[in-house]
Amino acid sequence: MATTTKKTSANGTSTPAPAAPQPGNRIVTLDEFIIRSEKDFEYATGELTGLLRDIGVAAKIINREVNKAGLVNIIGVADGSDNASGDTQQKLDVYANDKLIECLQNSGECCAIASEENEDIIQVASVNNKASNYVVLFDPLDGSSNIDVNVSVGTIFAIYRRKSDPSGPATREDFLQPGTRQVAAGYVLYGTSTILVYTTGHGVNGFTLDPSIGEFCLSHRNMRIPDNGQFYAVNQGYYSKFDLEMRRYIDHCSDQNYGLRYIGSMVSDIHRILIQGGIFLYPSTRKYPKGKLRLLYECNPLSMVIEQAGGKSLTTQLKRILDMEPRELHQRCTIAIGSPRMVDELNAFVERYSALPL
Ligand code: P6P
Repeated sequence: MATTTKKTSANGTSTPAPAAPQPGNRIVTLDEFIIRSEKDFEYATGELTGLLRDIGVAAKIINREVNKAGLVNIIGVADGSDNASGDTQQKLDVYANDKLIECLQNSGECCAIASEENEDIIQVASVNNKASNYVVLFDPLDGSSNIDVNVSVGTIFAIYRRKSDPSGPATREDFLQPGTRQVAAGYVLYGTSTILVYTTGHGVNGFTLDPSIGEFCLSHRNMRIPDNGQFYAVNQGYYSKFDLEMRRYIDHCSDQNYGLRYIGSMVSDIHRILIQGGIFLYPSTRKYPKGKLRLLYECNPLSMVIEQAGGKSLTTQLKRILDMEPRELHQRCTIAIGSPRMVDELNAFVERYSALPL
């Protein structure tokens, strides 16, 4: 049992001395945790370990720039360039994209990359003639339209084993795999603190960046989403454009006095829901009839994290997100993701009010 002694300051107030570190609360860095967990991983060859560490390094570099976005000339829209999705690129988007690609290319632990910011896949040259078995997808800076107003943004990533002949270049088919084939997925949230949350299919763990030592340290071990919640996250501005079943469910949330929390940055909304419980909805709208969010590098990785933490993730037509067979790299989908009891509740409303055959 830790013993603490009281120290009395000059003005007579006493403050307890910090408890001596206990085995249960010693610092575990991301690197140490990944290496220790390698034995859990079916293809433990060190490549996946290397990939996760590369992403951690890129996240530290991106974090440094995000944290001073207001001070240097990298906020505001990049010179008119649009990304593969047609969204106007923010300069920090471009910076984050470049750093993730650079870190992954330097290690050569993956054979190809797909990014929201790039129309096509990016081949990665092998390093030391070592063929790689993995491909990585990411949204380098999700929610980047919030940068100028100092609202949290995030990086989302997914890792798959390649399907194509390892002696040749990667192909689009290496990326067009259902979310159930992800070998790892996660996100980095650049918020009041910077946290990296990931899963390799053996539960979910969170690591908070300690800037004083430049390490991501285990802060949220074996994260579990609450079975139910009191918050719903949806862009209420589109309410009148939603299908009947979505409007009926949103009315139900309001009748239940659930809190509406919507940040406009998916990683932030999902992280809050992972910790506090709740449901996030992005249904079909006139502007985005198939939904706005991207299947491969937004919905699939976040769905793997939430399912691994005990939650559920469906399209608003009640298809499990992770089972969807992708057809295009930048394919969009609708999503309802969060606490299992709330997703089940939504499911009942869709079955009751949907005009379309499910
Ligand atoms: P809307 C950010 O642009 C993003 O891709 C997600 O991070 C966010 O949840 C969503 O779009 C917000 O979209 O249409 O509500 O502004």
